[in-house]
Amino acid sequence: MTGPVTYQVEDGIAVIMVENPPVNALSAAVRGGLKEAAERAGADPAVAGIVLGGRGSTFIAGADITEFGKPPVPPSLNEVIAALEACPKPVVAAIHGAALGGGLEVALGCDARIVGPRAQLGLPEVKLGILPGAGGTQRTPRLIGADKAVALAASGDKVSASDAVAMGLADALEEGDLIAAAKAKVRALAAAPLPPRLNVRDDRLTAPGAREAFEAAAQKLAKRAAEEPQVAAIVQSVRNAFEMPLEQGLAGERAFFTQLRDDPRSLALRHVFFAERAAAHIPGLPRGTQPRKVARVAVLGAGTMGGGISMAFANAGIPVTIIETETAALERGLKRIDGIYATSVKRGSLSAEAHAKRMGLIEGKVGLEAAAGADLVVEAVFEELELKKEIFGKLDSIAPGAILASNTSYLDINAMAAATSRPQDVLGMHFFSPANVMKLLEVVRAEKTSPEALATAVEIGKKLAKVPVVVGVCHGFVGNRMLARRTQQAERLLQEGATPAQVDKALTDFGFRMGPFAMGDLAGLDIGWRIRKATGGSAPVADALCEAGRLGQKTAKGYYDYPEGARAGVESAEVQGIIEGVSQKLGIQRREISQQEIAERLIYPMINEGARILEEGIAARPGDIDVVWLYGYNWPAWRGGPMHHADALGLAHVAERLAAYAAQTGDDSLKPAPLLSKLAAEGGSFAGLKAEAKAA
Ligand code: TC6
Repeated sequence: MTGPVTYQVEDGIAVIMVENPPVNALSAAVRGGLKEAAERAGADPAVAGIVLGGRGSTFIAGADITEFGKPPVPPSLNEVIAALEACPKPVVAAIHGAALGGGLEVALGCDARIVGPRAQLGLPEVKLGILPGAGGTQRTPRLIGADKAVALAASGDKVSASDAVAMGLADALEEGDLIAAAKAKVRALAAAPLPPRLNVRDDRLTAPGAREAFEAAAQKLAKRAAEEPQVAAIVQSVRNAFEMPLEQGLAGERAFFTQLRDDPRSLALRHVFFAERAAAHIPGLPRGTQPRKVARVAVLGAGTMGGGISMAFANAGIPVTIIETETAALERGLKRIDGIYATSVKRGSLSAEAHAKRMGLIEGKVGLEAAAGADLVVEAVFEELELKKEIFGKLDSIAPGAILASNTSYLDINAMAAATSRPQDVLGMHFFSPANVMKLLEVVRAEKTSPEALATAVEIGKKLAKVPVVVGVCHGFVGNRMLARRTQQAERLLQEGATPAQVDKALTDFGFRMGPFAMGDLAGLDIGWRIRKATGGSAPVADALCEAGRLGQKTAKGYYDYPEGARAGVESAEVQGIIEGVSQKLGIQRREISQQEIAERLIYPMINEGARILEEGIAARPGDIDVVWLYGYNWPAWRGGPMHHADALGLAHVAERLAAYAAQTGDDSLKPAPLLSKLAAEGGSFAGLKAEAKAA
């Protein structure tokens, strides 16, 4: 056989291997090859049974997601699995790597599953807005029980080899030669009548208490099921396993699958999957660029950011020296870190040993000289350019050979680089607060940053389990630059007639966990106040609140009041008075503003700024901007990110609304950006732009 599935008879056993790099996805050719191989082995009298495996690092990572939305090519995956189940001889899956989604479903069509130590099993479809569509919701309950099956499919989490064996998803863990072990299993099975396969077994479903255990598991998912249609479908489809024969259950599952696959939410989640992976490819990096080795890191500043960044390194097992200018600040910082770990231990999410180990990787030192010997220095001191330039100048000689990174959220990295004799080693590593939790890392490529330094920062970001996105230098980079547009409109909406609660509601209705004002209260309003004073920025409502001592939750009052014991902010008459006073002072006639206008005026200006960012080359791809918003600002994943959302709305609509709001308010910042206008006029999309750039 040629193609991505190989067939070889060894010792009277057909060894069928999938070889479809990079992840052995179940493309049409793989499905065809598997079906043909199963039928051939079944018909060959010289073959006692089948071992099914995968080459490369994965067993089978699932359906080929790029085929979704294209006309289906037979055979379907259900037909492939049916062919395996129709084989009169034993079939054993040898799973050495990832068996995910359709990959696990193929393995469920086998008589047994032998796993290697690096195997990972799971049904991650839920993360793509769909449900397992090739029997996962029907065969998994028959193998491990419906309660465990529904939890597995609804979480989408991967299960390790040993856990898979413990829960009955796999039969045995083989540390040595996996194919040999699978062959031995085939021989053992061939020596006796074959036990019933999952297409005819229902003992786990009819066992006493099985239904009750399932309903209890389903109950735990009720809240998610109300919000995520794919979770509701998973629960119902698994329930079907109790209520109908397999064939009917499979048909029901298939109907759910098709409906969900064609829903814009799934399209958005699939876009996220590929955008995240595309972001990992650094544009314009010369072939063969190797990242440098980073064995030791120094972090300057033991404040909230410096502390969180140090924790991110320690969590990844990388030793880090945290440096302060004075002992008291250093001790405060170390104590805060220790406290955060202690809380995790108390909550049960971290072991006491891991706590001790991580603290052991963090060393505190006073004085910049302690950065000597570091391979990477991350500066997280006050946001003052002159101070940063001075520090970079000193680091140049204190830490020769080190990559020098700034965690600034908006300052000019080129200016910091110019303060050193080796600007090629300087870049930005912009973490998001809390830095030990948030997954986004903006890697800021300055004018002279070397490819090697850039590759090192991206590589380190991945080691920290972050999602690194390479961006260019500008005020606020990608994320904060777009956020500033939203913040500006939020303030203006208050001046024009909206209340903080109406503005926040527009965003929580959209899918954000918090609106801008509740978020501002949480972070503290004085941060922005200080920046505005330093930079001459203007936000009359925000300034007036700060002047009245309303600095957010820390003063128990900000945009909202926070009475003792209240779980969330409550609307405040004082704030309303302050806002109305500002409107009056500015000569603005207040009006009723619809929720639709509020939502559009918060979201569309961000899209507009995204278009400018693309035009200037600050972000290489629209998907990069989406990834920034998903992982740095909790943009609802099912809306795919701001640029994908714009494409889904239609760029002509977005441009038309922006132009209308610009005319209505006289706010020129709302005028559609040239790139947006151009694409809107051409009937184009941001995603199309990506394809054009690739082709160029
Ligand atoms: C399903 O199975 C439904 C079945 C029902 C049918 C009726 N398809 O992640 P990496 C590409 S739904 C196409 O960087 P890793 C990926 O884009 C599916 N392409 O590698 C990247 O391409 P690039 C359920 C795929 O080693 C390259 O492979 N399965 C697919 O860090 C390498 O990927 C899943 O959701 C795919 N299914 O992690 C599993 N998967 O190099 C999805 C990957 O051009 N996959 N690619 O950028 C994964 O979770 C991970 O890829 C991994 C490997 C754990 C398998």
